[in-house]
Amino acid sequence: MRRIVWGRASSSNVMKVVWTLDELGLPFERIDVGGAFGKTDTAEYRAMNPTGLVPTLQEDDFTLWESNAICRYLCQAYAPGNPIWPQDARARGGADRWMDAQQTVLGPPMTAVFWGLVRTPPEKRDMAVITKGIQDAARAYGLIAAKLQHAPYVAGETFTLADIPWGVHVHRWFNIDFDRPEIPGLRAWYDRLCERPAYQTHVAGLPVV
Ligand SMILES: N[C@@H](CCC(=O)N[C@@H](CS)C(=O)NCC(=O)O)C(=O)O
Repeated sequence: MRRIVWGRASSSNVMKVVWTLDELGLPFERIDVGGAFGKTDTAEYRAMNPTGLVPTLQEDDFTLWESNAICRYLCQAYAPGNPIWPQDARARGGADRWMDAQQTVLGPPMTAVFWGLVRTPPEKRDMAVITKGIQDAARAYGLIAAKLQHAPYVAGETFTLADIPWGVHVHRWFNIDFDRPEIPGLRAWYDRLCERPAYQTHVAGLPVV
């Protein structure tokens, strides 16, 4: 079987998928599309992913889009007993909830911070939007930091899929140049993630661009 991840390495949503694949020890190729690479508006790509976004997972004639759905699929298909996606329904629900909260609660303010400070030249920045993004993102990180006061990982005692979407963004949080509010417990968790080779390869070892 040929497994391909379509999407540029600098995309936070692509990072989630390649980090998960590596945690599970699953081989894959990655093809650069999206952003400056383009090629997401072709009929072939839209047939795989009608949103025209990245990532898309392709396994022979099977395709899947939405990063969190891809991470869950990979665990269910190839690592059913792995604690990275807990089997117990309540534990799984707990981990899933944090994955979704990254998209809904953290995603919008982190997009304002990242796009404003990294992908927009200084003279074109809307500092009011960026400042609000920083405040709202800090509040969102405060949610996981409250959990991290009592356990080493977002969903509890072990590393799970819940750490992956938040972990991708916390690397940006600590490596974009701005006046960061102190969030107790967040840095220690980031340092813990940095000990994972797959995180280094696909997230922490990459420049924030
Ligand atoms: N909810 C989707 C969002 C996908 C998304 O917004 N991807 C961005 C990159 S992080 C994208 O495709 N941007 C346009 C591009 O790179 O061409 C997911 O989680 O996969």
